[in-house]
Amino acid sequence: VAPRNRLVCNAHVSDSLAARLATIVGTGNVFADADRRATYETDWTRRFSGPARLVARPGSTAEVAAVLGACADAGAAVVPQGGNTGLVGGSVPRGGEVVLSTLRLTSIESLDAAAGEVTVGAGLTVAALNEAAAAHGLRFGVDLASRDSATLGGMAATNAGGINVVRYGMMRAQVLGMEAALPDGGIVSRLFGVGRDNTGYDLPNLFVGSEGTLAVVSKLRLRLVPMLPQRAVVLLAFDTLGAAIETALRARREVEALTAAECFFAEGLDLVCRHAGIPAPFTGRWPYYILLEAAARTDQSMALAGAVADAPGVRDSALATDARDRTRLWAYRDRHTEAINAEGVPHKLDVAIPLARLDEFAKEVRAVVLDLSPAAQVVLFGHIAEGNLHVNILGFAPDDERPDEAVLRLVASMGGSISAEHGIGVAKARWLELTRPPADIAAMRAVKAALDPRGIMNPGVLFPRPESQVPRRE
Ligand code: FAD
Ligand code: LAC
Ligand code: ZN
Repeated sequence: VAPRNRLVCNAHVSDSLAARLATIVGTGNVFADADRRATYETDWTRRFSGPARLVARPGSTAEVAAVLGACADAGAAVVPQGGNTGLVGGSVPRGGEVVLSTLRLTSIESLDAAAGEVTVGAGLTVAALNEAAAAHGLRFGVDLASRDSATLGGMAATNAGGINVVRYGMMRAQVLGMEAALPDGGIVSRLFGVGRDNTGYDLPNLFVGSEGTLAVVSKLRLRLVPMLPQRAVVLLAFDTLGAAIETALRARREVEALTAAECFFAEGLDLVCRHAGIPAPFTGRWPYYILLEAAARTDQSMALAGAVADAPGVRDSALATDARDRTRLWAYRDRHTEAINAEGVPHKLDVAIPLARLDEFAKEVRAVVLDLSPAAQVVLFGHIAEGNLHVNILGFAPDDERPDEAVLRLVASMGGSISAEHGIGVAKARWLELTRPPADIAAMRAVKAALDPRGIMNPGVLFPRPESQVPRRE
Protein backbone atom coordinates (compact mmCIF):
# COMPACT_ATOMS: atom_id res chain seq x y z
CA VAL A 1 0.00 0.00 0.00
CA ALA A 2 1.51 3.29 -1.07
CA PRO A 3 1.80 6.00 1.59
CA ARG A 4 -1.33 8.11 1.64
CA ASN A 5 0.36 11.51 1.41
CA ARG A 6 2.02 10.39 -1.81
CA LEU A 7 -1.39 9.50 -3.25
CA VAL A 8 -2.74 12.90 -2.31
CA CYS A 9 0.13 14.47 -4.15
CA ASN A 10 -0.05 12.23 -7.24
CA ALA A 11 -3.76 11.85 -7.68
CA HIS A 12 -4.89 15.17 -6.24
CA VAL A 13 -7.30 13.37 -4.02
CA SER A 14 -7.82 13.71 -0.36
CA ASP A 15 -10.39 11.22 0.86
CA SER A 16 -9.70 7.79 2.27
CA LEU A 17 -11.83 6.04 -0.37
CA ALA A 18 -9.59 7.57 -3.05
CA ALA A 19 -6.56 6.24 -1.25
CA ARG A 20 -8.08 2.76 -1.10
CA LEU A 21 -9.09 2.85 -4.77
CA ALA A 22 -5.61 3.97 -5.73
CA THR A 23 -4.21 0.80 -4.18
CA ILE A 24 -6.53 -1.17 -6.49
CA VAL A 25 -6.25 0.67 -9.82
CA GLY A 26 -2.98 2.58 -9.39
CA THR A 27 -2.53 6.23 -8.53
CA GLY A 28 -2.77 7.41 -12.15
CA ASN A 29 -6.20 5.84 -12.52
CA VAL A 30 -8.04 7.53 -9.69
CA PHE A 31 -8.39 11.28 -9.65
CA ALA A 32 -10.51 14.00 -8.12
CA ASP A 33 -9.13 17.19 -9.61
CA ALA A 34 -11.75 19.24 -11.44
CA ASP A 35 -9.88 19.46 -14.76
CA ARG A 36 -9.54 15.72 -15.21
CA ARG A 37 -13.06 15.02 -13.89
CA ALA A 38 -14.73 17.46 -16.28
CA THR A 39 -15.26 15.18 -19.29
CA TYR A 40 -16.82 12.51 -17.05
CA GLU A 41 -19.30 14.95 -15.48
CA THR A 42 -21.42 16.24 -18.38
CA ASP A 43 -23.42 14.11 -20.76
CA TRP A 44 -23.37 14.27 -24.55
CA THR A 45 -26.44 16.53 -24.79
CA ARG A 46 -25.16 18.93 -22.08
CA ARG A 47 -28.59 18.63 -20.43
CA PHE A 48 -27.29 16.54 -17.51
CA SER A 49 -24.23 17.14 -15.36
CA GLY A 50 -23.05 16.92 -11.78
CA PRO A 51 -19.82 16.82 -9.80
CA ALA A 52 -18.14 13.46 -9.20
CA ARG A 53 -16.48 12.65 -5.87
CA LEU A 54 -13.73 11.06 -7.92
CA VAL A 55 -13.15 9.03 -11.06
CA ALA A 56 -11.72 5.48 -10.95
CA ARG A 57 -10.56 3.61 -14.03
CA PRO A 58 -10.08 -0.11 -13.32
CA GLY A 59 -8.09 -2.19 -15.80
CA SER A 60 -9.55 -5.69 -15.25
CA THR A 61 -12.64 -7.48 -13.99
CA ALA A 62 -10.91 -8.13 -10.66
CA GLU A 63 -10.17 -4.42 -10.30
CA VAL A 64 -13.78 -3.50 -11.18
CA ALA A 65 -15.02 -5.89 -8.49
CA ALA A 66 -12.53 -4.55 -5.94
CA VAL A 67 -13.54 -0.94 -6.69
CA LEU A 68 -17.21 -1.81 -6.21
CA GLY A 69 -16.41 -3.67 -2.98
CA ALA A 70 -14.49 -0.68 -1.62
CA CYS A 71 -17.29 1.72 -2.60
CA ALA A 72 -19.86 -0.55 -0.93
CA ASP A 73 -17.77 -0.62 2.28
CA ALA A 74 -17.60 3.16 2.21
CA GLY A 75 -21.31 3.50 1.35
CA ALA A 76 -20.28 5.45 -1.76
CA ALA A 77 -22.62 5.59 -4.76
CA VAL A 78 -21.17 4.55 -8.13
CA VAL A 79 -22.01 5.72 -11.66
CA PRO A 80 -20.66 3.27 -14.25
CA GLN A 81 -19.56 5.08 -17.39
CA GLY A 82 -18.41 3.84 -20.81
CA GLY A 83 -18.19 6.22 -23.77
CA ASN A 84 -20.58 8.74 -22.14
CA THR A 85 -22.70 8.89 -25.28
CA GLY A 86 -25.89 7.90 -23.45
CA LEU A 87 -28.80 10.27 -24.02
CA VAL A 88 -30.84 9.89 -20.81
CA GLY A 89 -28.46 11.27 -18.19
CA GLY A 90 -27.60 7.86 -16.69
CA SER A 91 -23.87 7.99 -17.33
CA VAL A 92 -22.98 11.15 -15.39
CA PRO A 93 -23.00 11.90 -11.68
CA ARG A 94 -25.89 13.72 -10.05
CA GLY A 95 -23.66 14.96 -7.22
CA GLY A 96 -20.87 13.27 -5.29
CA GLU A 97 -20.84 9.75 -6.80
CA VAL A 98 -17.75 7.81 -7.84
CA VAL A 99 -17.57 7.53 -11.62
CA LEU A 100 -16.33 4.06 -12.55
CA SER A 101 -15.00 4.44 -16.08
CA THR A 102 -14.58 1.30 -18.21
CA LEU A 103 -12.40 2.98 -20.81
CA ARG A 104 -9.33 0.90 -19.92
CA LEU A 105 -11.17 -2.39 -20.54
CA THR A 106 -10.41 -2.62 -24.25
CA SER A 107 -9.21 -6.20 -24.71
CA ILE A 108 -10.12 -8.29 -27.74
CA GLU A 109 -9.77 -11.96 -26.80
CA SER A 110 -10.40 -15.20 -28.57
CA LEU A 111 -12.00 -14.00 -31.80
CA ASP A 112 -13.39 -17.26 -33.20
CA ALA A 113 -13.97 -16.48 -36.89
CA ALA A 114 -15.43 -19.91 -37.64
CA ALA A 115 -18.07 -19.62 -34.93
CA GLY A 116 -18.53 -15.87 -35.48
CA GLU A 117 -17.91 -15.01 -31.82
CA VAL A 118 -15.56 -12.81 -29.86
CA THR A 119 -14.82 -11.93 -26.24
CA VAL A 120 -14.15 -8.23 -25.60
CA GLY A 121 -13.55 -5.83 -22.76
CA ALA A 122 -16.60 -3.71 -21.92
CA GLY A 123 -14.77 -0.47 -22.76
CA LEU A 124 -14.07 -1.40 -26.38
CA THR A 125 -15.91 0.75 -28.94
CA VAL A 126 -18.00 -0.63 -31.78
CA ALA A 127 -15.61 0.97 -34.28
CA ALA A 128 -12.60 -0.79 -32.70
CA LEU A 129 -14.42 -4.14 -32.69
CA ASN A 130 -15.40 -3.69 -36.34
CA GLU A 131 -11.82 -2.92 -37.27
CA ALA A 132 -10.64 -6.19 -35.68
CA ALA A 133 -13.54 -8.22 -37.08
CA ALA A 134 -13.08 -6.88 -40.63
CA ALA A 135 -9.79 -8.77 -40.92
CA HIS A 136 -11.90 -11.96 -40.69
CA GLY A 137 -14.70 -10.81 -43.04
CA LEU A 138 -16.95 -10.17 -40.04
CA ARG A 139 -18.61 -7.21 -38.32
CA PHE A 140 -20.71 -6.46 -35.27
CA GLY A 141 -24.49 -6.61 -35.83
CA VAL A 142 -25.37 -3.39 -33.98
CA ASP A 143 -24.38 -0.13 -35.63
CA LEU A 144 -25.15 3.41 -34.53
CA ALA A 145 -23.96 6.95 -35.24
CA SER A 146 -22.00 7.04 -31.94
CA ARG A 147 -19.91 4.05 -33.11
CA ASP A 148 -16.53 5.76 -32.53
CA SER A 149 -17.20 6.39 -28.82
CA ALA A 150 -20.01 4.13 -27.60
CA THR A 151 -18.62 1.12 -25.73
CA LEU A 152 -19.93 -2.42 -25.98
CA GLY A 153 -20.48 -2.49 -22.21
CA GLY A 154 -22.52 0.71 -22.35
CA MET A 155 -24.47 -0.67 -25.28
CA ALA A 156 -25.26 -3.84 -23.35
CA ALA A 157 -26.21 -1.78 -20.29
CA THR A 158 -28.70 0.22 -22.40
CA ASN A 159 -29.69 -2.59 -24.79
CA ALA A 160 -28.76 -0.27 -27.66
CA GLY A 161 -30.63 -0.58 -30.95
CA GLY A 162 -29.34 1.46 -33.86
CA ILE A 163 -29.78 1.22 -37.58
CA ASN A 164 -29.58 -2.53 -38.24
CA VAL A 165 -32.16 -3.86 -35.78
CA VAL A 166 -34.49 -4.78 -38.64
CA ARG A 167 -31.88 -7.39 -39.71
CA TYR A 168 -29.94 -8.42 -36.59
CA GLY A 169 -32.01 -7.36 -33.56
CA MET A 170 -30.94 -5.19 -30.66
CA MET A 171 -27.89 -5.53 -28.42
CA ARG A 172 -29.59 -8.26 -26.39
CA ALA A 173 -29.59 -10.51 -29.45
CA GLN A 174 -25.80 -10.19 -29.82
CA VAL A 175 -24.83 -11.04 -26.23
CA LEU A 176 -23.81 -14.68 -25.85
CA GLY A 177 -22.12 -14.32 -22.48
CA MET A 178 -20.85 -11.81 -19.97
CA GLU A 179 -18.57 -11.15 -17.04
CA ALA A 180 -19.90 -8.62 -14.57
CA ALA A 181 -18.94 -7.36 -11.13
CA LEU A 182 -21.58 -7.04 -8.44
CA PRO A 183 -21.81 -4.33 -5.78
CA ASP A 184 -20.72 -6.79 -3.08
CA GLY A 185 -17.45 -7.30 -4.95
CA GLY A 186 -18.49 -10.67 -6.40
CA ILE A 187 -18.05 -11.61 -10.06
CA VAL A 188 -20.61 -13.30 -12.31
CA SER A 189 -18.81 -14.98 -15.18
CA ARG A 190 -20.59 -16.70 -18.07
CA LEU A 191 -18.25 -16.35 -21.00
CA PHE A 192 -17.99 -19.93 -22.16
CA GLY A 193 -18.68 -20.56 -25.80
CA VAL A 194 -21.66 -22.88 -26.10
CA GLY A 195 -24.63 -21.92 -28.23
CA ARG A 196 -27.27 -23.23 -25.82
CA ASP A 197 -27.33 -22.92 -22.03
CA ASN A 198 -30.50 -23.60 -20.05
CA THR A 199 -29.06 -23.77 -16.56
CA GLY A 200 -31.25 -21.43 -14.59
CA TYR A 201 -31.55 -17.67 -14.42
CA ASP A 202 -29.96 -15.93 -17.39
CA LEU A 203 -27.89 -13.35 -15.50
CA PRO A 204 -26.22 -11.74 -18.55
CA ASN A 205 -29.67 -11.20 -20.02
CA LEU A 206 -30.81 -9.61 -16.76
CA PHE A 207 -27.91 -7.16 -16.89
CA VAL A 208 -28.67 -6.19 -20.51
CA GLY A 209 -30.74 -3.01 -20.26
CA SER A 210 -30.14 -2.63 -16.50
CA GLU A 211 -28.40 0.74 -17.07
CA GLY A 212 -25.68 0.24 -14.47
CA THR A 213 -28.19 -0.22 -11.64
CA LEU A 214 -27.30 -3.86 -10.84
CA ALA A 215 -23.72 -4.62 -11.89
CA VAL A 216 -20.79 -3.36 -13.93
CA VAL A 217 -20.29 -5.30 -17.15
CA SER A 218 -16.56 -5.90 -17.60
CA LYS A 219 -16.41 -8.41 -20.49
CA LEU A 220 -18.77 -9.64 -23.17
CA ARG A 221 -18.98 -12.67 -25.42
CA LEU A 222 -20.56 -11.33 -28.61
CA ARG A 223 -22.00 -12.68 -31.82
CA LEU A 224 -20.42 -11.39 -35.06
CA VAL A 225 -22.13 -11.34 -38.46
CA PRO A 226 -20.70 -11.67 -41.98
CA MET A 227 -19.52 -8.47 -43.61
CA LEU A 228 -21.74 -8.18 -46.68
CA PRO A 229 -19.87 -6.55 -49.55
CA GLN A 230 -22.78 -5.59 -51.82
CA ARG A 231 -24.76 -2.77 -50.29
CA ALA A 232 -27.47 -0.71 -51.95
CA VAL A 233 -29.08 2.36 -50.39
CA VAL A 234 -32.18 4.18 -51.52
CA LEU A 235 -33.45 7.54 -50.22
CA LEU A 236 -37.12 8.26 -50.92
CA ALA A 237 -39.15 11.45 -50.40
CA PHE A 238 -42.89 11.49 -49.65
CA ASP A 239 -45.58 14.04 -49.04
CA THR A 240 -47.46 11.89 -46.54
CA LEU A 241 -46.06 9.97 -43.59
CA GLY A 242 -48.63 7.24 -44.19
CA ALA A 243 -47.10 6.52 -47.61
CA ALA A 244 -43.58 6.54 -46.14
CA ILE A 245 -44.58 3.99 -43.47
CA GLU A 246 -46.35 1.79 -46.04
CA THR A 247 -43.26 1.77 -48.24
CA ALA A 248 -40.90 0.92 -45.38
CA LEU A 249 -43.15 -1.97 -44.36
CA ARG A 250 -43.37 -3.18 -47.94
CA ALA A 251 -39.56 -3.20 -48.12
CA ARG A 252 -39.45 -5.15 -44.84
CA ARG A 253 -41.81 -7.76 -46.29
CA GLU A 254 -40.32 -8.01 -49.76
CA VAL A 255 -36.58 -7.25 -49.56
CA GLU A 256 -35.02 -10.28 -47.91
CA ALA A 257 -31.62 -8.59 -47.57
CA LEU A 258 -33.01 -5.43 -45.91
CA THR A 259 -30.57 -4.14 -43.24
CA ALA A 260 -31.99 -0.69 -42.46
CA ALA A 261 -35.30 1.19 -42.70
CA GLU A 262 -34.89 4.67 -41.27
CA CYS A 263 -36.89 7.89 -41.44
CA PHE A 264 -36.46 11.63 -41.02
CA PHE A 265 -38.55 14.72 -41.58
CA ALA A 266 -37.97 18.02 -43.41
CA GLU A 267 -37.07 20.01 -40.25
CA GLY A 268 -34.29 17.58 -39.36
CA LEU A 269 -33.00 17.46 -42.93
CA ASP A 270 -32.77 21.27 -42.96
CA LEU A 271 -30.74 21.22 -39.71
CA VAL A 272 -28.39 18.53 -41.03
CA CYS A 273 -27.77 20.41 -44.29
CA ARG A 274 -27.14 23.67 -42.43
CA HIS A 275 -24.86 22.29 -39.72
CA ALA A 276 -22.99 19.79 -41.89
CA GLY A 277 -22.75 22.25 -44.80
CA ILE A 278 -24.09 19.75 -47.35
CA PRO A 279 -26.62 20.31 -50.15
CA ALA A 280 -30.18 18.95 -49.91
CA PRO A 281 -30.63 15.54 -51.59
CA PHE A 282 -33.43 16.63 -53.94
CA THR A 283 -34.44 19.86 -55.66
CA GLY A 284 -37.91 19.71 -54.07
CA ARG A 285 -38.40 20.03 -50.29
CA TRP A 286 -40.65 17.17 -49.16
CA PRO A 287 -41.93 16.66 -45.60
CA TYR A 288 -40.99 12.97 -45.11
CA TYR A 289 -38.01 10.79 -46.07
CA ILE A 290 -37.09 7.14 -45.64
CA LEU A 291 -33.69 5.58 -46.17
CA LEU A 292 -33.55 1.86 -46.96
CA GLU A 293 -30.46 -0.31 -47.19
CA ALA A 294 -30.07 -3.89 -48.42
CA ALA A 295 -26.83 -5.85 -48.06
CA ALA A 296 -25.79 -9.28 -49.34
CA ARG A 297 -23.00 -11.07 -51.22
CA THR A 298 -24.70 -10.26 -54.52
CA ASP A 299 -25.89 -6.93 -55.94
CA GLN A 300 -29.08 -5.77 -54.19
CA SER A 301 -29.86 -2.63 -56.17
CA MET A 302 -32.48 -4.26 -58.41
CA ALA A 303 -34.21 -6.02 -55.52
CA LEU A 304 -34.32 -2.82 -53.48
CA ALA A 305 -35.26 -0.43 -56.27
CA GLY A 306 -37.78 -2.94 -57.68
CA ALA A 307 -39.60 -3.26 -54.36
CA VAL A 308 -40.16 0.48 -54.02
CA ALA A 309 -40.30 1.61 -57.68
CA ASP A 310 -44.09 1.74 -57.92
CA ALA A 311 -44.75 2.50 -54.24
CA PRO A 312 -47.59 5.01 -53.97
CA GLY A 313 -46.70 8.51 -52.80
CA VAL A 314 -42.99 8.56 -53.73
CA ARG A 315 -42.12 12.12 -54.79
CA ASP A 316 -38.40 11.73 -55.45
CA SER A 317 -35.70 9.09 -55.02
CA ALA A 318 -31.96 8.45 -55.16
CA LEU A 319 -30.19 5.09 -55.36
CA ALA A 320 -26.59 4.57 -54.25
CA THR A 321 -24.46 1.51 -54.83
CA ASP A 322 -20.89 2.82 -54.52
CA ALA A 323 -19.32 3.67 -51.19
CA ARG A 324 -19.12 7.43 -51.78
CA ASP A 325 -22.79 7.80 -52.67
CA ARG A 326 -23.89 5.49 -49.87
CA THR A 327 -21.98 7.60 -47.35
CA ARG A 328 -23.48 10.76 -48.86
CA LEU A 329 -27.05 9.46 -48.49
CA TRP A 330 -26.47 8.00 -45.02
CA ALA A 331 -25.12 11.36 -43.80
CA TYR A 332 -28.63 12.87 -44.04
CA ARG A 333 -29.80 10.34 -41.46
CA ASP A 334 -26.63 9.72 -39.40
CA ARG A 335 -25.92 13.38 -38.71
CA HIS A 336 -29.29 14.25 -37.14
CA THR A 337 -28.16 13.90 -33.51
CA GLU A 338 -25.11 16.13 -33.88
CA ALA A 339 -27.05 18.73 -35.92
CA ILE A 340 -29.76 18.94 -33.25
CA ASN A 341 -27.11 19.28 -30.53
CA ALA A 342 -25.47 22.10 -32.49
CA GLU A 343 -28.78 23.96 -32.49
CA GLY A 344 -29.28 23.91 -28.70
CA VAL A 345 -29.67 21.67 -25.64
CA PRO A 346 -32.40 19.23 -26.64
CA HIS A 347 -34.97 17.29 -24.67
CA LYS A 348 -34.65 13.83 -26.23
CA LEU A 349 -37.55 11.43 -25.97
CA ASP A 350 -36.93 8.10 -27.63
CA VAL A 351 -40.26 6.35 -28.00
CA ALA A 352 -41.93 3.45 -29.80
CA ILE A 353 -45.47 3.67 -31.11
CA PRO A 354 -47.60 0.85 -32.58
CA LEU A 355 -47.07 1.17 -36.35
CA ALA A 356 -50.79 1.61 -36.98
CA ARG A 357 -50.73 4.83 -34.92
CA LEU A 358 -47.33 6.26 -35.91
CA ASP A 359 -48.76 8.76 -38.39
CA GLU A 360 -51.32 10.00 -35.85
CA PHE A 361 -48.59 10.28 -33.17
CA ALA A 362 -46.29 12.34 -35.39
CA LYS A 363 -49.03 14.95 -35.82
CA GLU A 364 -50.21 14.87 -32.19
CA VAL A 365 -46.74 15.14 -30.67
CA ARG A 366 -46.10 18.40 -32.47
CA ALA A 367 -49.43 19.77 -31.30
CA VAL A 368 -48.85 18.92 -27.60
CA VAL A 369 -45.39 20.50 -27.61
CA LEU A 370 -46.39 23.64 -29.54
CA ASP A 371 -49.33 24.00 -27.19
CA LEU A 372 -46.80 24.48 -24.35
CA SER A 373 -44.58 26.84 -26.36
CA PRO A 374 -45.42 27.94 -29.92
CA ALA A 375 -41.74 28.85 -30.41
CA ALA A 376 -40.50 25.33 -29.68
CA GLN A 377 -38.96 23.18 -32.41
CA VAL A 378 -39.86 19.49 -32.74
CA VAL A 379 -37.47 17.34 -34.77
CA LEU A 380 -38.51 13.76 -35.46
CA PHE A 381 -36.46 10.95 -36.94
CA GLY A 382 -35.80 7.32 -36.20
CA HIS A 383 -36.06 3.66 -36.94
CA ILE A 384 -39.34 3.44 -38.82
CA ALA A 385 -39.54 -0.34 -39.18
CA GLU A 386 -39.92 -0.71 -35.40
CA GLY A 387 -42.11 2.36 -34.93
CA ASN A 388 -39.21 3.97 -33.00
CA LEU A 389 -39.28 7.76 -33.29
CA HIS A 390 -36.73 10.08 -31.67
CA VAL A 391 -38.65 13.12 -30.50
CA ASN A 392 -36.16 15.98 -30.14
CA ILE A 393 -37.47 19.18 -28.63
CA LEU A 394 -35.59 22.47 -28.72
CA GLY A 395 -36.60 25.70 -27.03
CA PHE A 396 -37.20 24.65 -23.40
CA ALA A 397 -34.81 25.12 -20.46
CA PRO A 398 -32.96 21.87 -19.60
CA ASP A 399 -34.84 21.49 -16.30
CA ASP A 400 -38.31 22.38 -17.65
CA GLU A 401 -39.98 18.96 -17.75
CA ARG A 402 -43.33 20.03 -19.19
CA PRO A 403 -42.58 18.81 -22.74
CA ASP A 404 -41.26 15.47 -21.44
CA GLU A 405 -44.40 14.98 -19.36
CA ALA A 406 -46.74 15.90 -22.23
CA VAL A 407 -45.00 13.69 -24.82
CA LEU A 408 -44.58 10.65 -22.58
CA ARG A 409 -48.24 10.81 -21.51
CA LEU A 410 -49.23 10.94 -25.17
CA VAL A 411 -47.04 7.91 -25.90
CA ALA A 412 -48.62 5.95 -23.04
CA SER A 413 -52.13 6.91 -24.16
CA MET A 414 -51.36 5.46 -27.62
CA GLY A 415 -50.09 2.14 -26.28
CA GLY A 416 -46.40 2.90 -26.94
CA SER A 417 -43.17 2.57 -24.96
CA ILE A 418 -41.49 5.60 -23.34
CA SER A 419 -38.08 4.19 -24.26
CA ALA A 420 -37.42 2.27 -27.45
CA GLU A 421 -33.62 2.13 -27.20
CA HIS A 422 -31.89 4.81 -25.08
CA GLY A 423 -33.20 3.60 -21.72
CA ILE A 424 -34.88 5.35 -18.81
CA GLY A 425 -31.82 6.91 -17.14
CA VAL A 426 -32.63 9.87 -14.90
CA ALA A 427 -34.44 11.64 -17.74
CA LYS A 428 -37.52 9.42 -17.67
CA ALA A 429 -37.34 7.72 -14.26
CA ARG A 430 -40.33 9.51 -12.88
CA TRP A 431 -42.48 8.36 -15.78
CA LEU A 432 -41.57 4.66 -15.69
CA GLU A 433 -44.93 3.89 -14.12
CA LEU A 434 -46.70 5.21 -17.22
CA THR A 435 -45.92 2.06 -19.18
CA ARG A 436 -44.78 -0.46 -16.54
CA PRO A 437 -47.55 -1.69 -14.22
CA PRO A 438 -47.03 -1.68 -10.41
CA ALA A 439 -46.35 -5.44 -10.33
CA ASP A 440 -43.53 -5.05 -12.89
CA ILE A 441 -41.95 -2.21 -10.94
CA ALA A 442 -42.24 -4.13 -7.66
CA ALA A 443 -40.48 -7.14 -9.24
CA MET A 444 -37.73 -4.90 -10.65
CA ARG A 445 -37.26 -3.23 -7.26
CA ALA A 446 -37.00 -6.67 -5.61
CA VAL A 447 -34.22 -7.67 -8.03
CA LYS A 448 -32.45 -4.37 -7.39
CA ALA A 449 -32.73 -4.78 -3.59
CA ALA A 450 -31.40 -8.35 -3.75
CA LEU A 451 -28.33 -7.53 -5.85
CA ASP A 452 -27.65 -4.03 -4.58
CA PRO A 453 -28.96 -3.95 -1.02
CA ARG A 454 -27.10 -0.74 -0.15
CA GLY A 455 -28.39 1.02 -3.24
CA ILE A 456 -24.95 2.17 -4.42
CA MET A 457 -25.41 1.32 -8.12
CA ASN A 458 -26.43 4.35 -10.17
CA PRO A 459 -28.99 5.76 -7.71
CA GLY A 460 -31.67 7.88 -9.40
CA VAL A 461 -31.43 5.89 -12.65
CA LEU A 462 -34.44 3.78 -13.70
CA PHE A 463 -36.23 4.24 -10.35
CA PRO A 464 -36.76 7.86 -9.26
CA ARG A 465 -35.30 9.03 -5.97
CA PRO A 466 -38.19 9.71 -3.58
CA GLU A 467 -37.12 13.34 -3.17
CA SER A 468 -37.11 13.88 -6.94
CA GLN A 469 -40.66 12.68 -7.41
CA VAL A 470 -42.81 15.63 -8.43
CA PRO A 471 -46.56 15.96 -7.95
CA ARG A 472 -48.12 14.43 -11.05
CA ARG A 473 -50.52 16.32 -13.26
CA GLU A 474 -53.69 14.25 -13.58
P1 FAD B 1 -22.57 5.50 -21.42
O1 FAD B 1 -23.22 6.68 -22.02
O2 FAD B 1 -21.26 5.71 -20.78
O3 FAD B 1 -23.56 4.84 -20.34
C1 FAD B 1 -24.91 4.58 -20.67
C2 FAD B 1 -25.58 3.84 -19.49
O4 FAD B 1 -24.98 2.56 -19.33
C3 FAD B 1 -25.41 4.54 -18.14
O5 FAD B 1 -26.55 4.29 -17.36
C4 FAD B 1 -24.20 3.86 -17.53
O6 FAD B 1 -24.21 3.91 -16.12
C5 FAD B 1 -24.34 2.44 -18.05
N1 FAD B 1 -23.07 1.74 -18.32
C6 FAD B 1 -22.09 2.11 -19.19
N2 FAD B 1 -21.14 1.16 -19.23
C7 FAD B 1 -21.51 0.19 -18.36
C8 FAD B 1 -20.95 -1.05 -17.95
N3 FAD B 1 -19.80 -1.49 -18.47
N4 FAD B 1 -21.61 -1.80 -17.05
C9 FAD B 1 -22.79 -1.37 -16.52
N5 FAD B 1 -23.38 -0.21 -16.85
C10 FAD B 1 -22.74 0.56 -17.77
N6 FAD B 1 -28.40 4.58 -28.96
C11 FAD B 1 -29.11 3.61 -29.58
O7 FAD B 1 -29.61 2.70 -28.93
N7 FAD B 1 -29.26 3.63 -30.95
C12 FAD B 1 -28.73 4.58 -31.72
O8 FAD B 1 -28.92 4.59 -32.92
C13 FAD B 1 -27.95 5.61 -31.09
N8 FAD B 1 -27.37 6.57 -31.81
C14 FAD B 1 -26.65 7.54 -31.18
C15 FAD B 1 -26.04 8.53 -31.95
C16 FAD B 1 -25.31 9.54 -31.34
C17 FAD B 1 -24.64 10.59 -32.19
C18 FAD B 1 -25.20 9.57 -29.92
C19 FAD B 1 -24.41 10.64 -29.23
C20 FAD B 1 -25.80 8.59 -29.16
C21 FAD B 1 -26.54 7.57 -29.77
N9 FAD B 1 -27.12 6.55 -29.04
C22 FAD B 1 -27.83 5.57 -29.67
C23 FAD B 1 -27.03 6.55 -27.58
C24 FAD B 1 -25.76 5.86 -27.01
O9 FAD B 1 -24.70 5.84 -27.95
C25 FAD B 1 -26.08 4.46 -26.54
O10 FAD B 1 -27.00 4.53 -25.46
C26 FAD B 1 -24.88 3.63 -26.10
O11 FAD B 1 -25.33 2.34 -25.82
C27 FAD B 1 -24.18 4.20 -24.88
O12 FAD B 1 -22.90 3.60 -24.77
P2 FAD B 1 -21.76 4.29 -23.89
O13 FAD B 1 -20.59 3.41 -23.82
O14 FAD B 1 -21.52 5.67 -24.36
O15 FAD B 1 -22.49 4.32 -22.46
C1 LAC C 1 -30.08 7.62 -33.53
C2 LAC C 1 -29.92 7.78 -32.06
C3 LAC C 1 -30.15 9.13 -31.55
O1 LAC C 1 -30.88 6.80 -33.95
O2 LAC C 1 -30.60 6.81 -31.34
O3 LAC C 1 -29.38 8.32 -34.30
ZN1 ZN D 1 -31.87 5.64 -32.57
